[in-house]
Amino acid sequence: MDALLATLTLVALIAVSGASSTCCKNGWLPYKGSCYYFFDENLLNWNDALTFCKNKDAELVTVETANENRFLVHFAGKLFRNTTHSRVNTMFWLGASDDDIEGIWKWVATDEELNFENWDVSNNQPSSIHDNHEDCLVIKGEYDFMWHDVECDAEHGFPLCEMQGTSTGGTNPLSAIG
Ligand SMILES: [Ca+2]
Ligand SMILES: [Ca+2]
Repeated sequence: MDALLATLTLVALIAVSGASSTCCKNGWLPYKGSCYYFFDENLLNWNDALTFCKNKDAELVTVETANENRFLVHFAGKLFRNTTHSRVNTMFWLGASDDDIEGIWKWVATDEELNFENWDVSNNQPSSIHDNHEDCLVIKGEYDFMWHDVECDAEHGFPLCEMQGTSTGGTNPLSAIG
């Protein structure tokens, strides 16, 4: 009985102490309830990046807040300091497009219009050049990972995936005991 009580207390303590933390699969970075995966091996076009994330049960990232954007920019920058990819040539695809209606940007994961934006306005982004065919969203290392619209079939971005994390605080302590 004492052992069971000790186990219950321990499990409850773990549950309480982890109330606000996010659990992610190996290789994924937790941030405020989501898990993020920066895949920096193959350069893909936007559609292939979308498929890449879906194959990992995730979506191309949806950026809802300035804080989330800061987190992504921070890690995008960190990732390339010691690799062969230069910061200048590094782009990550984000999960938004204005392919349906020119100028109306939507997140593909939610079909909702952007409620936060970080366009590189000092470089006239979104620029919609190339006959309005710049329909996909990237963060570009060359421009401090500010948002740019580029052509979707450009095969020079890395996928940046997001999935819901699991919260350690949400589990019933008793369910952990077989
Ligand atoms: Ca998000
Ligand atoms: Ca552009």
